[in-house]
Amino acid sequence: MRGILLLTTVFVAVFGRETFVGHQVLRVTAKNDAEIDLLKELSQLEHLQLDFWREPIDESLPVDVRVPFHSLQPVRSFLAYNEIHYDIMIEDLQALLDEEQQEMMRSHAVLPRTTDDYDYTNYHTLDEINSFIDMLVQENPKLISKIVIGQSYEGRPLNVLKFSTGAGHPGIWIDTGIHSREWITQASGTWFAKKIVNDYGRDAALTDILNKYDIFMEIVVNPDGYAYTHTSNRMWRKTRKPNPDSTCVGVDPNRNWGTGFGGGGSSSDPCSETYRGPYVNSESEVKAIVDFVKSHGKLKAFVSIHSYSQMLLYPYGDTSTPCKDHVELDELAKKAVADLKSFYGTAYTYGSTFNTIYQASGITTDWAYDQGIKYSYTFELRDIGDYGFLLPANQIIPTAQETWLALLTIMDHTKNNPY
Ligand code: 0X9
Ligand code: ZN
Repeated sequence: MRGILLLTTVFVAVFGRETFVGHQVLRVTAKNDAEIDLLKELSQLEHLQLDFWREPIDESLPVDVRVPFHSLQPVRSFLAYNEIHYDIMIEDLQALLDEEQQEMMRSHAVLPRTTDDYDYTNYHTLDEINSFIDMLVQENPKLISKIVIGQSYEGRPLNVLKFSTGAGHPGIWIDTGIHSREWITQASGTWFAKKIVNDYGRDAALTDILNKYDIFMEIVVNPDGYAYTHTSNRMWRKTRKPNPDSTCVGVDPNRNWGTGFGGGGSSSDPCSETYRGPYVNSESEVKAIVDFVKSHGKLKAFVSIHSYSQMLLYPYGDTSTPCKDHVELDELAKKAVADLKSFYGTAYTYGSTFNTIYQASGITTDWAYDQGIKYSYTFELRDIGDYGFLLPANQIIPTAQETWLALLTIMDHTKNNPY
């Protein structure tokens, strides 16, 4: 292992891409509050460099944590000493990453010239997704246009696809990839965009929706982060804006919104994965959406897509107080997850963010809801922890297909319940 680690260090130095040789992801199941508190203490030990894929909140949800090789022994000892149960969720993280890379090589070989040739069964780089977007617009100029709603910190365009059949329609917003490492979301977003083109004029439900509503899709909300997951660190979640007075980079773009900003379940530490940023909308990627939503003024549904955990969530995340539409949102969520399940049997839980996943403040859909967009939902796509953020590419199409059913249910309900 030493030799491999040395090689890894050399590799990083030469090629600049972080490797994860010897890293494992552990699934820790705490029995009680005392064990949760111990896990929270563990998460404070910075030298261990733990990456919590699921943070310790309470004993209802397992804690998933990526442990670097050098920390495996101390973490295992800590858990054993305190008699806290854990399983190995991912035995060899780098092996999974290598498989993913090899898979990607497979489709890099062919440059698609139309969106029919695009490989929907594989993950793609930012450039590939951007050229997909341009091809799709070019192929369907009457239905689709591209809007650039702003620029990322590193100066990349923030591209939004607008599907529209007429002027003056109210809108439905769908975003993917706000957390860059959640690759299944950008891949699904690409598939959804193509699905809309294929189904318009053929599928009655989608056609009726598009005849009355515009659909806006931002497939890569965090392009700097996404590019970075390809070039440097597959596990990158946040934006790429440097933080003054800290060596840690980036803000959690799902803690940077104006509702509940700074509350529980967000951090003031720039090194945290849930760092909220110095002020509301400090991230240009977030501010661009805020400005767009406000200037549009007629969005009626807002769906923000993450992974993983198989959940459909509605407001609020910062408080346990139910939002005023919670009865309707709960019923619709129940129906949406039932429809999703009908495809492959994939089981989702649903409820308010606070009650279902954990307290999270300054999140996208809480803000959208408080802007008056009633049908505001967050998806957490597959899986529930076999692969976590490293969902194998052969699950892209099944994931997108089943999720599309739930999206249709939400869009259809939006259309049938104008407000
Ligand atoms: O922590 C988050 O931001 C989300 N989980 S993730 O693993 N994708 O990072 C959950 C928060 C719920 N988000 C919203 N309701 N918007
Ligand atoms: Zn996320």
